[in-house]
Formats: sequence, C-alpha cells, structure tokens
Amino acid sequence: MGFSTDAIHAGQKPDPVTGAVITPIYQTSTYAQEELGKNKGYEYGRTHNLTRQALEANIAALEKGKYGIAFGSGLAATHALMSLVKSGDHVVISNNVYGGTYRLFELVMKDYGITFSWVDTSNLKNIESAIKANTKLVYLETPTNPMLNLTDLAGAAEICKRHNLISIVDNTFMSPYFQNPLTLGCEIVLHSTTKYINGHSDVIGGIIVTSSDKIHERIRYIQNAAGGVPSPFDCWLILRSTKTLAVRMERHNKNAIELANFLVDSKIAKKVYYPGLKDHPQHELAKKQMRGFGGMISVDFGDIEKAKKILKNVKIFTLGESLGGVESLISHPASMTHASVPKKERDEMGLTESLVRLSVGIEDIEDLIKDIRDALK
Ligand code: P1T
Repeated sequence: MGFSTDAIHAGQKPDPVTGAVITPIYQTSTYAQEELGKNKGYEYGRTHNLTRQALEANIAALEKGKYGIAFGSGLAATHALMSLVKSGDHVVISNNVYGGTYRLFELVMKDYGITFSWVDTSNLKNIESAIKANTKLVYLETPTNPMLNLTDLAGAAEICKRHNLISIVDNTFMSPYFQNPLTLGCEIVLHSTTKYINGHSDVIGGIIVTSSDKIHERIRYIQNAAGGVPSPFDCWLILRSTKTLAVRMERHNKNAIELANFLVDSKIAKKVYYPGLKDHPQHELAKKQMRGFGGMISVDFGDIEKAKKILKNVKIFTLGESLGGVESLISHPASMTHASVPKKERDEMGLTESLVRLSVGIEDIEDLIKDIRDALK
C-alpha cells in the first residue's frame, strides 16, 4: 500500500459492534471477565487497550515495521529502550541529540552504571572507533536537534550488524513520511509522537517500532511492567492525525525550503542550517536517505541581540518549546531545549547563544517570511 492509504487505514477496521468507521476511544481501565481465566483477551487497561493497539499497528505500518509499542512521551519510550542494557554496558550515541535525551542518559542512566560515548556520528569512522567490548547499543538521531546533522543510516546499520549491536534511530524530525530507518537496515525506530506524527501540539506521546520479535517481546514487557502508557484519548488524537501526515509533511517541507532560501538570500543570518540547502555538508546524503528535507531550520544570527530581537518581535511564529505542529514555533536551544547540555559541548557543535530554531508550520509562506523580516526591522 502507499503511505497515505496505510496512514488512513492501517490498524483500523470498522468497529465490530456498531460499524463505527473511526476506531472508538476505549476509555476504560478494566474489562469484564466471563469466568475465572476466561476473557476476551483484554484484562486491564495498562496491558491492553484497543485504541492504543490501533495506533501501534498504524505507525508500525508507516515505519515498515512489524510492531509498534506506544508510550506516554518520547522520553518514556527512550527510557524503555534502556531496558535493553544493564549495568556495565556501553552505548555509542550521536553527540548532538535532543537535550532531554542527553539529560536522561548523562544525568540519570549513568547512575545505573551505563556509560555513553558521545561522538559525531555524521562520520561513520567515529562510530566504529567508539565501539568497545561492552558496547550494546548505537543510538542515532538524524537529522539532529537542533544542528540538523545527518548520519548515514545504511552505513551505521552495517557497522552495527558487523559488531552485533542494536541500532536505534530517533526519527522524530523526519517522521515516517520522509525517512524509514528500518528499510535502511536499522533495528529500532523511535518517535516523539508529540511532534510531526500528532502534528497539532495537543498531545505528548512516544512510540518504538521494530521488526525484531525479541526486541518487541522485551519492550512490550517493559511497557506493561513499568507502565508508561499513553491515554486512550491521546492515542485516538494521534491516530486521527496520522491520516493527514503526508499532506502536512509536504507542506512543512515546501514552506521550509522557501524560508531557508529566503534566509540565505536576504543575508540576515550568519549561517542557516537546513539539509535541503545545497551547501549543507550532507545534502547529497539527505537526498539519498530521505524523501524530503523536513520543516526544521536552525539559524545562527551571529549576534545574541539580533537573536533576542527576532525571538521577541515575531508575531506568527510563537516562542515556545516543541516542534512539528501545524503552527510555526521559534525557540532558543541554548537556554530552552538544550539547557542541560554543558556550554562547552554546545559550543563545540555550533549550538551558540545566537542560534535560533524554527519549526516551520503550514501557514501561508508569504506570511512567515514577512513575519521574520518585520521582526528584524
Ligand atoms: O517531549 P517528548 O515527547 O518526551 O519527546 C522527547 C524528544 C525526543 N526526540 C526528539 C528528537 C525530540 O525533539 C524530543 C522532544 N523535543 C522537544 C520538546 C524540542 O522542543 O526539541
């Protein structure tokens, strides 16, 4: 099936009781059992929920995976993946990831005896040379938040297979519409469904997709044992949103390409980071492994005062955390999403105090360009 057909139909059948075309919100914590040991396969809401199952099957289909396992946030999903390692194990990870992922690993998981090597995974040699005897996972984010660095996923997957390591890809920035890491040989995909997948800035959620029976079994067990599940209503909202993911992503992509070109041509910024620009160091890789360039742009204004001015004066872009919604957002990674990352490490990757991140929404592009231009006047 094509992407949009799957987005609209996968995981969803008319409700057997009423024929309702839309999967109902099974807002229940428990299920009536017929007699001791006899039930309809549904016992307790943390373990089984039909709205959640529909969402999991839907996103699994979009990511070309066998299984989806949904969580109450992207970070809850990332935390569940940590059940694949134990004290003494080592993880190789992209040096630029979402600041909350950094915080979870460096400031929480390290206390459990897990060690991390933060390397620039855009150079595959750095992955290979960071691998140790106790390495178990390679955790990649591509494109990265907020520097938009890419990792060659087919190349990274090959290294992981050769060393018998599990490859994990945070695919939040691309959404399954523009990139499918499993088809490039990676083993696990993670999304903050809060972002493009839900796309309307009204839900916090996460999901893990894999085709490995063994990984699925373990993560499914953790989903129930630790219990970080999303609510049925949130599952329903996300399921409603995936139906329009393709049209939304096309528009995010189109608007972001235009805005990135405007930012370059108008010379109002010192540097524009966007994989769709020809001068992005991995533009060719972007064309190879992605089907679009996405809606995220980072802009270094080279001057904190100029960055502050734009953050304060924009009227259509909203100053706020998060990304991937239909409305445009603007943020200051150094003091917001990446405040937990030490300044030295931020500076090393170009995440300066004058860097501003744009989540380009699906409004009229003329209005978005005018908003940025007017904000600097
Ligand atoms: O916020 P949550 O649903 O828990 O997702 C965490 C997460 C994971 N991965 C990536 C790439 C992310 O960008 C995020 C969350 N990011 C933001 C809130 C942000 O503004 O960048």
